[in-house]
Amino acid sequence: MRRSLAVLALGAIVLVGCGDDSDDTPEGAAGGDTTTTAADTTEVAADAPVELAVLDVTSAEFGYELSSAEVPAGPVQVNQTNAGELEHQVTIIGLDGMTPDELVTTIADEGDDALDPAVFAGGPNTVGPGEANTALVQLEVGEYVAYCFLPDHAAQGMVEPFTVTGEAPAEVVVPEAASTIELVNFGFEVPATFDGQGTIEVVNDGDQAHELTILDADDQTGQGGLTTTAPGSTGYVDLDLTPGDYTFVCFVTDPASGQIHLQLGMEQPVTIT
Ligand SMILES: [Cu+2]
Repeated sequence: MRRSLAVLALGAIVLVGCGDDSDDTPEGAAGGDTTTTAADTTEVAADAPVELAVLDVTSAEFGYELSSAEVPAGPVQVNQTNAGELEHQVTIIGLDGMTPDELVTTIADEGDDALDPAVFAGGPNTVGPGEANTALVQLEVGEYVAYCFLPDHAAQGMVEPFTVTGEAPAEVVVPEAASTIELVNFGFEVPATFDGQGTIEVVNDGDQAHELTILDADDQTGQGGLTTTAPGSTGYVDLDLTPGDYTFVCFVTDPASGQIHLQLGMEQPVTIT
């Protein structure tokens, strides 16, 4: 079910000088213009195949195996293969000066809302044993971990550090999306034409971190989506949802109320016909 984003990028759009839209995240790599917004984005057709950095992640009980301990800054295609017997996911989190152990302890003791929302960089969300899925995310230079938010998985070892090196490119290559899903406080905006197929752009238009977990409505099994991602960020996931009933859910904690976003409205039925 994994489609090649590298091939899709043949018909890609290049966003020139477009950085992360969140204004609290230092860019530093967009030339002299670090205050670009979506409105400044210039789209030009890419006329050559673009090499995307790839990070292959094998998930199992209880740990990750990464294809590399270093990836270059910029768009990174994160491919998860679940080689375990339980569901797993990959959330990429900037360490922001913490050690991986400190990060695990902080989330366990204080909740995911104890972290700066800007540290969340997305990734391929929950899938079952034997499944694979992929997410294209934007990574800046720094120290990161792959982290599993399923209950107790990180404490049991599903946290694996890696380093993003170099300089984020000024030109960000993005695939052509079949549709766009917006994450807002507190809900999902899903276009009427959404058919669960192809490359889906997932945009966090809220002012908190959000995620897109896709659950089968009948048995509650994970069907992928994008893991927790910073306000203002955009990620891409490849979906191949068979016709049926699904639920879109966000499990991020709201710092003001301490409630999970799904309790505040981020739980939405979606039917694929
Ligand atoms: Cu949310």
